[in-house]
Amino acid sequence: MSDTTNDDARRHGREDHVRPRRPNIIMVVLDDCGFAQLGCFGSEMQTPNVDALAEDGLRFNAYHVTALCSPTRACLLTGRNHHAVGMGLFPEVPGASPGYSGRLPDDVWTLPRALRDSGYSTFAVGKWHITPLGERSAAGPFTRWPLGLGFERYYGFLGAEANQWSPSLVADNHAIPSPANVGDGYHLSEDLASQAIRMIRDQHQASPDRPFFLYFATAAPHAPHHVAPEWSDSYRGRFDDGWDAVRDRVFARQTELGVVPPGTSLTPRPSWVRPWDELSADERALYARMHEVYAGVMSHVDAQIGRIVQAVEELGLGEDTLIMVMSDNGASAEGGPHGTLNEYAFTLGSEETVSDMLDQREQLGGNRFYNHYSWGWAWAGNTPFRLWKRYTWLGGTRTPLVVRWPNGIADAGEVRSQFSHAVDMMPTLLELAGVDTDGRQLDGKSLVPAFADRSFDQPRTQYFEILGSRSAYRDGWKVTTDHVISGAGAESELLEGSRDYDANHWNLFDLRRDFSESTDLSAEEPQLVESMIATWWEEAERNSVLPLVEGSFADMINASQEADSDGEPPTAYVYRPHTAPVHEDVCPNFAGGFSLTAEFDNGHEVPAGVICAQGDWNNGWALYAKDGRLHYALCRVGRLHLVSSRELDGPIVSLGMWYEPAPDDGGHVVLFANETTVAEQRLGTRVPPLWQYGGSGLCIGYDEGLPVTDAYRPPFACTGGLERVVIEVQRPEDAATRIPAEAVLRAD
Ligand SMILES: [Ca+2]
Repeated sequence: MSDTTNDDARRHGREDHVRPRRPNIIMVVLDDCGFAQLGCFGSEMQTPNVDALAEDGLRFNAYHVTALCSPTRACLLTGRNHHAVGMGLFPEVPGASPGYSGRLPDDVWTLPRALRDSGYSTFAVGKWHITPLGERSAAGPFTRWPLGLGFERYYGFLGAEANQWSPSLVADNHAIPSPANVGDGYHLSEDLASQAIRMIRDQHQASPDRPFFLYFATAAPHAPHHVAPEWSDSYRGRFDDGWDAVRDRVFARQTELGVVPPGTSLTPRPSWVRPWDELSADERALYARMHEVYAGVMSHVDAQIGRIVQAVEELGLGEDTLIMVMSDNGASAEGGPHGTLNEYAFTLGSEETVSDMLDQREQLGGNRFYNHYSWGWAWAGNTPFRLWKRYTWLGGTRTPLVVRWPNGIADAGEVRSQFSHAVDMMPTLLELAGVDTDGRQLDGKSLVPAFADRSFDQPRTQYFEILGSRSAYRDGWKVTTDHVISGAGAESELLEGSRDYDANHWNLFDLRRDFSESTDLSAEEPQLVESMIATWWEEAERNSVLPLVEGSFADMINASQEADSDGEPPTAYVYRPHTAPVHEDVCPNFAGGFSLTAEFDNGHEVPAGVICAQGDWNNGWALYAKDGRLHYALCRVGRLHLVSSRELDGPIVSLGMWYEPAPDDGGHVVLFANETTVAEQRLGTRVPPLWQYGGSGLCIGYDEGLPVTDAYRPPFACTGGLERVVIEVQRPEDAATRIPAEAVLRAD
């Protein structure tokens, strides 16, 4: 125990004789950060704070995850394989078989629960993404929210991603009003760090002897790549020579740093990721700017991690605190070949051209966009590996891990090469916390011996499966299928490989000699391949991986939209004003047609303000009264469609609208006041079946965060005595009323 800590304890009037030597634990989980996207792993992006942790601690260069968000998080928090706890896929897509239920088992033992019960304070801040579909609303149930699974405090977002400028947030077990206002400079990464720091300080000053566990899961650097220009502008021109050159330079740096062993082959660029020198000048200018913005996001989130480390040091806890920094999967190619200004363009069928995007590139990162970089950068971000997120190739499954603990790790700055996996984190931390498993099953193994012993090794088997991409690791060998996942846009069309499980080729790699999984030895070692495949099937059987579901992924999504456990979703909804935003999980699906009636106290003049609003100017809708008129604004993929009424006569007792979809012109909107038609217009587009990948609440009587249109500024609370809003929807009937499979894939 450090002197500083003892001084602290004395200051608080408590002699520190009994405090066990158990470290505080901070687990930082970055989202979609590739193996080569931290400075200490060879990146040219500046991450000085994480690099300093690495310099003081260890880097693990053979740390593995599942290749997808929710499955990895389930592994981290339960110490079990993802299918074994129902998280073979996403919580948004409940499958029929146990491995894909999207629901952690009722009796699951979790890391926060184990630590809490052993005397730790437990805090979760940031991304959650393991609460099942239909359980994220104000009605709960809350058993699979952070507090239900053993955290004592929570501040963050329950879904897959968040608008950094205007997130929908939850504290403990309830949604909170948006902390952001247009133009106020709010940024989620900063808020999350501030909240984490406050939780640590609050706990420490009340009970300085008690260790804490902070699970800090950022939204960054997952898309949307939102950051203020001062962070991205320092990278101007730095990536102008493109992803091929960056990958070469990063590889050289990785070798120099020792995170990639000598003799490693740099895997080649896939033929369908275009070489930089064949791109047009416009394409290069656009894609380079996209990566400058991404680099800004990385440096910005690194600075927030630095603030937390600083706060811990200021409390005198630095020596006694184990800090781990990791990612949940490899870099993301969800931006496709060109990247995007607005991710909703992919799933809502909107075309973006390179020249249109180029014209607006200076605003990238700002709140008018929901942007993602081109997939060439994901490929470079996973140097020296193949592919990316969603695949069980190392580009998807091998990510950085930094561990710093001054009181427990002596070999500062070293690299550790033991095979490790997300399921190992819980056994590792329980060992440090002195928690006995009492015979409960955990699937990983403790890494604690590797902290002190660089040559420590242990027999190890680990299977991988995500969306049908399969792999198995056993004592240095790895088999990996060439399976191409379906429903992922251009990637599913262009990738070389097999789309049929029965025809999948299993490649064989000797990772002890071939760090980057570059050379297929399956022809030389057919018996070993057979034995490794058999291992995969055994593990698959044991962990509820079977039956594989990827082929029916779209069907699963459709099924999840058609019915919940009680049968069909309701068609009529009644809402009261100034309540919490109604979570998108339980909102009406407006895409099949709807009517909406807002009822007002009799006797008032014409109301003003927002009656209903959902989403924002990237993708959203609002019905509002302003300047004596009623307006329906639909912003689809950033493009505004507006229907406005004639001037209204008071007093008003009801305002409303109906929408009828039509395949040719998109649909028809009628606005009415006191049951009289006051506007009638073709909409020119269809009302989409989803609003925000990160989930977006339906606000009644106000808006919050970013508005749907520049015509008002939130909250723009409704006057005129709004009493209630009644919405009736028609059942979705055609494909345009369903959330496409690709949308769910992209929102992971
Ligand atoms: Ca992720």
